[in-house]
Amino acid sequence: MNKPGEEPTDRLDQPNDHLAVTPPKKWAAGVPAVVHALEYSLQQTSPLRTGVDLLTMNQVDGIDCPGCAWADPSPGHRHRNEYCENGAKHINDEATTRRVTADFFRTHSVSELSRQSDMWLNHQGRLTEPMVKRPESDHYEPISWSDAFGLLAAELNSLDSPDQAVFYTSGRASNEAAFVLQLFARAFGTNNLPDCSNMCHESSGFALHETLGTGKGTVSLHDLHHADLIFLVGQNPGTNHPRQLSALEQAKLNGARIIAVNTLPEAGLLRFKNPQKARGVIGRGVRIADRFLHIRAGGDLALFQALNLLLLQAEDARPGQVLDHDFIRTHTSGFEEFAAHARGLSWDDVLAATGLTRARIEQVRDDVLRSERVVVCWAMGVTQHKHGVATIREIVNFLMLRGNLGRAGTGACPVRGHSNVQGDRTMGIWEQMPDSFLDALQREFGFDPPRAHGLDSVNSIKAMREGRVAFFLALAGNFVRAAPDSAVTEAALRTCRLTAHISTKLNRSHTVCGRTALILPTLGRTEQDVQAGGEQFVTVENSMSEVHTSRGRLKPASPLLLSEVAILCRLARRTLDGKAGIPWERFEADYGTIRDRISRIVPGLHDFNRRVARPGGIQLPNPVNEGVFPTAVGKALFTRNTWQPPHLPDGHLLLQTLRSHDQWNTVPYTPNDRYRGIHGSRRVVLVNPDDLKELGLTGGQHVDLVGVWSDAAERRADDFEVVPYPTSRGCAAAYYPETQVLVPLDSVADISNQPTSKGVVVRLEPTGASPS
Ligand SMILES: Nc1nc2c(c(=O)[nH]1)N[C@H]1C(S)=C(S)[C@@H](COP(=O)(O)OP(=O)(O)OC[C@H]3O[C@@H](n4cnc5c(=O)[nH]c(N)nc54)[C@H](O)[C@@H]3O)O[C@H]1N2
Ligand SMILES: Nc1nc2c(c(=O)[nH]1)N[C@H]1C(S)=C(S)[C@@H](COP(=O)(O)OP(=O)(O)OC[C@H]3O[C@@H](n4cnc5c(=O)[nH]c(N)nc54)[C@H](O)[C@@H]3O)O[C@H]1N2
Ligand SMILES: [Mo]
Repeated sequence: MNKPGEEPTDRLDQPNDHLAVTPPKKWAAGVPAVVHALEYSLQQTSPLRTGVDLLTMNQVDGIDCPGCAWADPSPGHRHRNEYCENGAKHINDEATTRRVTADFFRTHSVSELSRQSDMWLNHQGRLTEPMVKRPESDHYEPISWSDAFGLLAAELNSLDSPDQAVFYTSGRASNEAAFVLQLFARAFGTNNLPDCSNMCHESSGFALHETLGTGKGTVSLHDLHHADLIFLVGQNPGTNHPRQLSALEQAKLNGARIIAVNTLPEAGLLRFKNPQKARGVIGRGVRIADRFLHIRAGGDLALFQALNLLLLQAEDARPGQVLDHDFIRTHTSGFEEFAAHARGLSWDDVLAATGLTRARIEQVRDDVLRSERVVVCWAMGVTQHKHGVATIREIVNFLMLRGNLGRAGTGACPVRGHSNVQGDRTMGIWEQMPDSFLDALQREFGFDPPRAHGLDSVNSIKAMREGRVAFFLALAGNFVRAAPDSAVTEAALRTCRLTAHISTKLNRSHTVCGRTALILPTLGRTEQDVQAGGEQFVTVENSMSEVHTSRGRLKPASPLLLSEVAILCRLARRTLDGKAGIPWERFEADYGTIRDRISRIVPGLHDFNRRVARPGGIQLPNPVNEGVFPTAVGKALFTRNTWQPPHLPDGHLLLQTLRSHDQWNTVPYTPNDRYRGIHGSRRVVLVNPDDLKELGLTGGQHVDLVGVWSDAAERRADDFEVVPYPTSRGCAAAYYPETQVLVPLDSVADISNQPTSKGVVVRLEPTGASPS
C-alpha cells in the first residue's frame, strides 16, 4: 500500500485514450513547424509576449534560447528569426500567462498533485510565490522569503556534516547563478554538486578528458560548414537541435557528405526544409543523410572499431597514404598498442553487435578515405549506454588516425543538451572539480574548499537511501523525473529532512517531498532582472564554447519572484553569516562583480565583463585546436577498448527511453510526436514488425513493459500500446520520463556512472496477463 503522497509514477498519464498513428515523416522543419510553434505559443501566452520573445531570441543583446545548446551564427550572419519551432515552444512555455498561486495549493493537496501527470503539472503555469510544506501537512502554504531562508539556513547549520547536503543543478541555470551556487556549497564545506550533465554527456566528458586532455568538443560552426564528411551518431537533430540542421544544410551546400547512424530513421536525418529560406518553404528541401546506418542499440563501439581496423588495413595496402603519420607521431601516444588490439577484432562480433553488413561498413570506409576533413557529432544515443565512454574513446581513435583533430573542418562534436549545461561545468558545478580550480577559489576567496570528491546524481540517490543525506536543494530541473528508477529515487528523496527547489514551473519534484519542502519561485530567462545595482544580464556558454550574454525583456511573472542569483546569495548570507567573508550582497546587487571574480578563476575568461559585452561574446580557447593536448603525458592518447554485447535473453528487447518532438526533457507539452506519426498518447512502445511477429504480438495491442535486471526486482510500466515501427531489430523505443521507472539505478555506463537510459532490457507482457 502506498501512503498518501506516495503514488507510484508509472500510471500518471491517461493510457492510450486517443492514440492515432500516421506514417513517420520523411523530412523535418519547414512551414508546418512554424505553424505548430505558434499554435502552442498562443495557447500559452499572448500574441504580444510571443512576438517580443521571438524577435529578440538569439539576437546579439537578446535572450539566449532556453532550449538546446546549439551555437548561433556569428553576428551579421543571423536570420531575423534565429530560432526554431521547438525553441519557440520552450520560450513560450516559460512566458505563459497561466499562474500557480497560493489558492492553487490550498485547493490541491500534495498527495493529489502527486497523482497528476507531468504534462498537467507543467500546464498549470508559472510559480508565483515562495511556498512551504511543513512536516505534518499535506499542503503547501505561503512563506515569506526571509522565513524561507531562515528555515533553509537553520536546517543546513544543524547537519552533522556539510556532506549531508546535496546541491543539484540543471543546465538552464546561468553562469552567474551556477558560480554562486558552487561557491556557496564549497564555502559551506561540500563538493556534493550533482547536475543533469551526470545523466547527459558525462560519458563524453570522461572520454574526451582522458584522451584529449579537455572535456569539451573541439568543433566550431565554421568547422562544421567546411567539413567534407560529417557523422551524426545517436542524435535526433530535427527535434532536439533543429538549428543544427541549418549548419548541416550549409555544409551540404559546400559539398559535404553526411552519414547518419541511428536505431531509428529520424525525420531530421533524412531531409530538411529550412523555414528561414524560400527554397525550404516551397521546395523539396535538402537531403541530409547520404548514408543511413540502421544500427543496433549499443553497436556504435563495434562500428568505429571496425572502421579503424579497415583504415589500418587500407594503410597496409597503401603504406604512407592512409594514416596521418605526422599527426600520430607528433601529437599522440599509444598507437602501436591500439593498432595491435584493433587487429584482433572479430567480424562476427561486429556484425552481431551492429546488425550491419560488412559491405555497408566498407562503403563508409571508402567515404572516409575520400574525405580530408571529418567531424563526428554525437548525443544521447552514444552516451547513455554501458559502453558510452569506450565508444567515444574509439571515436577519438578514429579521428586521430587521419589527423581529423585540431585542423579547420575537423573534430569531435558532442552535441550538448541544455542551453548552459556546458557553462555550468565551466563555473565549477561538478562533484570532481580539479585542484587547479579549487586552488584558484582558495586564492581568490581565502577559504579552504573541500578536496574530497562529492556525490554525483546516482550516488546522491544511493547516499539518501543509506541515510547519509538530509538536505537536498535543486537549482532548476526536475531531479525526481530526470533520475532513473523512479520508485527507488522517490523513496530516497522522501528520506530527506528538507527538499527545496528553485523553479519556474511546477513539476513532480515538488510533490515528492522531504519532511519539510520548499518551492522557491524564480525569474526565467525571458524576464527582466532588476537588482539594486540596476538592470542585470546573465551569461551562458553554448556547445561550441562561446560565452555570451542573455538579457530578458518581459515583465516578471509575479512581483514576488527573485532571480536565481538573488535567492542563492541570500541563502548563502543567511547560512554562512559572514563566515567566509564573501560579498554576497554586492554579488546580488551587481552581477558584474561576480563576473570579475570568475575572470580571475576560470582560464579563458579574463577581462570577462569587457569581452562578453562585444557582439558575439567570447570564444573560449580549446587547447586541441592549438595543437596542445593537456593529458598526463602531454599527448593525445590512443586507447584500447573492449566490450561485451548486452545480455538479451530470448524474447526480450533492448529499450531506449527518448524524447518526443513535443517535450522539453521531463516536461511533455502535448501527447504528440509529429515526425514519428504518433498523436494523442505517449504511452506507446515502438517495435520492429519482425520482432513483433517473433514475439507473437500485434500493433495496437496493449502491453506492460517489464524491466529485467540482475537485482530481480520487478520494474513495470503498464499499459503501453504497441506501434509497429522501423526501429532496428531487437530494439524498442518509448518516451522518457514515463519509462524512467524501468531504468535500474545500478545500470550505469562504465567509468562515467551515467544511467544507461538507452539500453534497458525489457520484455513485453500483454496487459492483464500478469498474475500481479
Ligand atoms: N525539443 C527538445 N530539444 C531538446 C531536448 C528536449 O527534450 N526537447 N533536450 C535537450 C537535451 S538536455 C539533450 S541532452 C539533447 C538530447 O538530444 P538527443 O540525443 O537527440 O535526444 P534523444 O531523444 O534522447 O535521442 C537519442 C537519439 O539516439 C538514437 N539512439 C538510441 N540508441 C542508439 C544507439 O545505440 N546508437 C545510435 N547510433 N543511435 C541511438 C535514438 O534513436 C535517437 O534518435 O536534446 C536537447 N534538446
Ligand atoms: N530515462 C531517461 N532519463 C533521462 C534522459 C533520457 O534520455 N532518458 N535524459 C537525461 C538528460 S540528457 C537530462 S539533461 C536530464 C534533464 O534533467 P533536468 O534538467 O533536471 O530536467 P528538466 O526537465 O530540464 O527540468 C525542467 C524543470 O526546470 C525548471 N526550470 C525551467 N527553466 C528554469 C529556469 O530558467 N530556472 C529555474 N530555476 N528553473 C527552471 C522548471 O521548473 C521545469 O519544470 O534528464 C536525464 N534523464
Ligand atoms: Mo541533456
